[in-house]
Amino acid sequence: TTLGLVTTSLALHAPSQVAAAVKRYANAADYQVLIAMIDENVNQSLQDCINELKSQRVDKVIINVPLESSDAEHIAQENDDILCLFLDVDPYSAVFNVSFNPADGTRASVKYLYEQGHREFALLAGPEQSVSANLRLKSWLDTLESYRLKPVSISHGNWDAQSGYNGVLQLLREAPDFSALLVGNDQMALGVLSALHQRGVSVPGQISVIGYDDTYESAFFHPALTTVSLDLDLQGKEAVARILLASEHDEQRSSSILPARLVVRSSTG
Ligand code: NPF
Repeated sequence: TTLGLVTTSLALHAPSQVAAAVKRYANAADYQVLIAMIDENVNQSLQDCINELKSQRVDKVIINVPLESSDAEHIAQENDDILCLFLDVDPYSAVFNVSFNPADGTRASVKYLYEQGHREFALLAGPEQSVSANLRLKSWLDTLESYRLKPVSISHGNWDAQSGYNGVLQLLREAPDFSALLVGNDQMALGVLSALHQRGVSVPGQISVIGYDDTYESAFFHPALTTVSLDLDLQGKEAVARILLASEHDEQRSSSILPARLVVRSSTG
């Protein structure tokens, strides 16, 4: 009757929306949720968090921490006394997971901007250690290449708004001639909009901006953000449903890949 959730920082909007959904759907199924938040600053390991949950008699755990496929497989094997379901891994990895299609929304964003006439793209990706940030970046690059384009510049942020603010200023210093900017998540896009506004750069007049996640606030940014919508509530719901259905040595624990789709608002043109 108790479900574990190990998550990255809940100060970030995407993981906190997923955590809220996990709690809500688990409670509706009469499960309690114990949350262990990994604090990267104290270098707390994922295994410590799992052990902490095991000591509280949790036997199913949802893990929303970026993991390379081999690391996730290792964690699952080392913890065969607890059922692990992963939310931030490559969807095609062998572990039990509920993830988003990493290519459909990114492809749609590049295609949309291309069809609007954009040819000069800059990329502001999430952190280099993040699996989902790298999958999004790879898909932007692959799609640009299919149009025989290369980005004019690439930078990385750490998911928060400050890093988006700093990141776009760096991109403008390196190569100011871009008309389209793809951003790894909405919080960084918020910082981007703020920096561009301060510099007197009009969005979308001079630069079109597309975010990623479609967290609750992005429709209220100024201008309202065009973004790739991930149904984070659905990810939490699916994760709870699948982990509660699967029993420990179930052959048929089935992973699922959820769609991501472009939502066009006012930050692109
Ligand atoms: C993350 C992960 C950490 C911080 C920010 C974001 N983000 O803004 O997108 O994205 C991850 C989610 O945490 C994970 O649950 C999953 O939805 C994945 C596709 O993206």
